[in-house]
Amino acid sequence: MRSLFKAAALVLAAGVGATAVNAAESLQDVMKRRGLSQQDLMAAAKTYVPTGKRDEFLAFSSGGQSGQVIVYGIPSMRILKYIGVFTPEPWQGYGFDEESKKVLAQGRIDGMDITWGDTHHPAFSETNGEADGQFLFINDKANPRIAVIDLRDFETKQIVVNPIFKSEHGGAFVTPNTDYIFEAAQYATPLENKKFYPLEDFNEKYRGGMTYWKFDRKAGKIDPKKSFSIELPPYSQDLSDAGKGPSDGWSFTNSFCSERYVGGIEKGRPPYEAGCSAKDTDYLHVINWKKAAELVAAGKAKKINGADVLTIDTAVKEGILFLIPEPKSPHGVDVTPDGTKIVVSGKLDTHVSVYSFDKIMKAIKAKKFESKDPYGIPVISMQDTLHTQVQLGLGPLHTQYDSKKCIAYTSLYVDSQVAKWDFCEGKVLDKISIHYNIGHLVTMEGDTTKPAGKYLVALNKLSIDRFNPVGPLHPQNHQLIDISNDKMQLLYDMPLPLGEPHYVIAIDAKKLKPGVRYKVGTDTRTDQRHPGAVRAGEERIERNGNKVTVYGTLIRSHITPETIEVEVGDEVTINLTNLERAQDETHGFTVSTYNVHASVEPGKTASVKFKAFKEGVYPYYCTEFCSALHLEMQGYLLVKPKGWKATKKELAKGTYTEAEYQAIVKRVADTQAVIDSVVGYITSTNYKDFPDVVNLVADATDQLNKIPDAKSKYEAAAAKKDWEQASLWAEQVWQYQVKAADIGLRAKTYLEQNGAKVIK
Ligand code: K7E
Ligand code: CUA
Repeated sequence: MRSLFKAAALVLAAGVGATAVNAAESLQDVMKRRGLSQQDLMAAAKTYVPTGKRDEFLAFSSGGQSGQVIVYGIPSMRILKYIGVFTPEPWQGYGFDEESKKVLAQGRIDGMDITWGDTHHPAFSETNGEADGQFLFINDKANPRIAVIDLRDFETKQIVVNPIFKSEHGGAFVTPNTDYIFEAAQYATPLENKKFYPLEDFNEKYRGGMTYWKFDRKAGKIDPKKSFSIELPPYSQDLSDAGKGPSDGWSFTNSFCSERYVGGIEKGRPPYEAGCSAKDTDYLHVINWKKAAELVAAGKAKKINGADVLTIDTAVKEGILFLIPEPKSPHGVDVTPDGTKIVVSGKLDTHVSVYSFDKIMKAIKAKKFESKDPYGIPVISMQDTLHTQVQLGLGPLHTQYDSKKCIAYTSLYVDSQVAKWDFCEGKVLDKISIHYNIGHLVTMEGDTTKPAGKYLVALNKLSIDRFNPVGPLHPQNHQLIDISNDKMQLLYDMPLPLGEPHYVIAIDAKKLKPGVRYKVGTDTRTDQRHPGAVRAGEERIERNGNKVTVYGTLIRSHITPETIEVEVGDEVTINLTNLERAQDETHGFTVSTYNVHASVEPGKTASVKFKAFKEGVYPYYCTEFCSALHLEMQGYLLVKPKGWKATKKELAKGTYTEAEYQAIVKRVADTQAVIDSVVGYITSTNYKDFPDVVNLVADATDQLNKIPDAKSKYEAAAAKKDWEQASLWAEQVWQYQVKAADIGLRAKTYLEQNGAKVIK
């Protein structure tokens, strides 16, 4: 260790930086050896992000049945993070520490833990219709829930359970200023919880609906009390979108199975797939959510399961709910960036239908309806509201927009293609094949009022032959496509081993401003001070009856306390605060065989709790390789039998001589010389212009400030000729030095690589 550290110091001191490029092989040689074409090289050049450089956009992908969110960079397609949302995620301690367990517990339904989710549609918070990079929302289709993720730390902060649905799919979508996050029911059920009605009562007792969750941006939370729903017919509401610009205040929701068919293949009846696609049209639901919110505020809602619900009758009477026929089994509904048009794709139709918001409003104003549905909802005719219909190909699903005016991209599931088309003129411009069977697609900020164009990612349902085989369950395939030119160009196949992502959204990376550390003692799930937080020197263990509470800290490279003694049957809570300020100095914590784990990032306080139900000796340790002496970041939980009495009074002693002590003291002196030279270099530069370095210096200073106390201890022990204590405290001084030097060297390298100037 010592020589390693010295060697590193020497290399840095000599200023040896860049290594020579391997000049023996030419680009042509590499192309030949790897069988690459010019086209391949072009694609590689468009996606390659050199070491140390960053991606231009960040994509947030639904993690499908994993119940997580996947974060990756565009154009490199490098995966950066999995965010635990509806599912425990062990690395992050999500579901294994007490704070995150409370978040997951918010997602309980009827008292039952639900530890998975079927995530479909992520959405960014928006300001004036533009993605603002503050919050992310995502739905769970299987168990109707929405989660709130704070993009300051990429942690899930809240889960809300829909009060009246049993499934939901058309969510999460946000209104242009994130006043509401909304979701549509998918499979109709009785709205009253735990109420049974037979399928014979389907038309009368089963219902769909829309829920509008009120978002309190300041609190960073959904406020269920200010949220409301609208009862809808049992039409299998599907995807949705919020109006924007001229259409702000309205929302649009597709439906399928407006036939209200209830299946029964086992009884010899035709299956759902036949009964739910028999008619030529389904219904686009057009809802004035702004007025709906006013009606709820005026007390016009009815309580169902304790939640505010506007009935169909009220919605019709107040003129906030309308239907428009839309071609056969539609899927995506996507409002254009300028908010004037609504693009609807019919899965079983070769067209996309472009509706005009202006025409819809004119028909509503003139009360020009072609009929009423069985529930009395006015139906506006397709002819009166269509702007145009464009024949794109087989199985159109979802649409995204370009930064260029009137340009849209629509996925064609059956054709396995992406169509580029003009929604103003109604003509097809280009098509590209993908591999295979595309569902959603995403362009950069492509569902906002200001799409950024440049790239498109195709989210393919099947990957079949694209990757090395890994068994019958194939990876997902996200394909990156360059859309900056007239012709689309396929650039890259990214296998995703977490499925099945449905929708992805992407944002200009510059809009995201995540922190690198917390204020010391933060409960990161509530953003409040953690009651178990302590500063250095305040660590303690308290007992109250059979409850043992540990107030501990973590800093390279020790856990305080290093021994926890309890009795069998005690309920143990261990609070741990990471005292580090340095970036990326996370400590993990686990206790053997008690199924707990915490990821404690700089400044965070996390706690684990368990019943020490089995006597014995259980090591605990830091699970992140945080420092050279990470393996030594350890301790013992001693679970003693009831009434256990100690017989031995002392711990075993090591053998240390005065000569050994003197050798350590010499090493300490030598190391101090290296530290002084590094400090000399750093303080000779304009390092204060580099915030990252300022933080590193603060962290190194922290370590150095601990030295006087340990030094006085080793000197006192030496005076008493206690060579064990003297040697160990001297060794501890050296540990502080090594850590300070390690940080100092990192700061020095940073300064050298980032063009710091010597100013003194
Ligand atoms: Cu898979 Cu948006 Cu849930 Cu389409 S959805 S593919
Ligand atoms: Cu802390 Cu390893």
